[in-house]
Amino acid sequence: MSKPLDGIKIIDFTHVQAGPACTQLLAWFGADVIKVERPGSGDVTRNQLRDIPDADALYFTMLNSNKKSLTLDTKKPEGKEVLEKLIRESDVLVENFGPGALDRMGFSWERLNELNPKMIVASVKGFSDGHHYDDLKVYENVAQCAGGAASTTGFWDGPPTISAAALGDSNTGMHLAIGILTALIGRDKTGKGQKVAVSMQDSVLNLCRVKLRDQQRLDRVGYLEEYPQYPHGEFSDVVPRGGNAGGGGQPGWILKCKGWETDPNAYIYFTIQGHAWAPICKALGKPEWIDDPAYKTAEARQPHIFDIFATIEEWLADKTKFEAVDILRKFDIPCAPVLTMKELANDPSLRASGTIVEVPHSVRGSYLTVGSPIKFSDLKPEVTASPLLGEHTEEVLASLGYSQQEIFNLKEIQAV
Ligand code: CAO
Repeated sequence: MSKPLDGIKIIDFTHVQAGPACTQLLAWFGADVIKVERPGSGDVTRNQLRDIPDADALYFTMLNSNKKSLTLDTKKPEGKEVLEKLIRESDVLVENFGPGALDRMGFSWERLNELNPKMIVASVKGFSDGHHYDDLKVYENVAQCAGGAASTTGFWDGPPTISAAALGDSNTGMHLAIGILTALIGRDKTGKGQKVAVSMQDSVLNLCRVKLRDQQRLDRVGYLEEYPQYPHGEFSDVVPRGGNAGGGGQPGWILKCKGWETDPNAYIYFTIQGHAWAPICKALGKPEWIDDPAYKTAEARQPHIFDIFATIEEWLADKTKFEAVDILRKFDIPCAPVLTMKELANDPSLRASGTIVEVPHSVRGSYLTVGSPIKFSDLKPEVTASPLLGEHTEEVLASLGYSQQEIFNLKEIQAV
């Protein structure tokens, strides 16, 4: 079956997570993604946190499926020559090296544009060009701090907290993928490539949009009524950490279920939607709350919202998180069990939808990964194994017109 990005050739000059997450997504959708790696070592994640000696680590395999691997020392003249050939016939180059690395290699935007004016050059950096921190190297947690996520995550009496979700890495990669696809559509109209740049700080901040909303509300009125600090606590002049409070107009919290004393994940998230108050009262066996003036409106409930949550926890005390959700879903109450990675890995629905996939790998044996979270009516992305280091070097060089002897010579020059 043909795929939407068939025929789009991408030089994948990425490493670690932010860049590889972007190119992996494009590979799932049909792009021919050639990962250019340093001979001998390759992407650093091949070796990071290995669980099987001498086999590519899961960190690598889970971010580099459906790609080819070409080993090339792009600091040597022979390697640069190959890269130039590849650039001339590719549609996109994606990179996430430290600031200035591509320029130092001799492949500035101007040079790339000269080599192939139709090529889209896509970059991830920690901070945007011209930012006073644009010389910094950045990893996930650094970005979460710089993008406003850390100062607004966690509890008010604890330190700023990092989210487990890769807001700095994979999220930035997803932003970059949108930029690349936009530039490809733009190229269809203009015939010209362009530079697409996404910073990790900007991508985190984009997901923290509602916190900037809250800062402006706080500046104006001095309080935020949906935060646990309201009405009994204090607000400073910056958006506080709100624990597990619901971020929009409906209060919510993580509540204990049966077994919480021994199971750290025996919890559900419970949301109190204003218009669902009557069903909530019915579900909890508290019909008298429906018209009680102390409970009837969101404003009336807010001052004692934690007493309400405590009452809900009493109701939950003899129900597992799954039993509770099965009851509450019948009342249309937005809620979910707090699921562990083990539960998600074994979830039959996620297996059936292709969100959790098992991928055969020639060295590791099969491993689990997260497949495409984007579902299409006419495309079923199939996840194939990540490439071994240099697995496609000969194939790619041959496609560029190199003879067997030239390929042999190149390999000799690059041998480490
Ligand atoms: N052949 C020869 N040299 C190669 C090569 C190849 N195939 N591929 C890479 N290199 C060289 C680069 O030219 C560069 O050399 P110089 O620094 O001498 O110019 C070097 O390898 C890579 O440098 P780097 O700065 O990218 O690597 P690092 O490990 O020091 O930093 C990171 C890693 C992620 C902090 C940095 O790349 C970065 O800030 N990237 C941008 C932000 C980003 O994407 N971060 C998210 C990473 S996911 O958590």
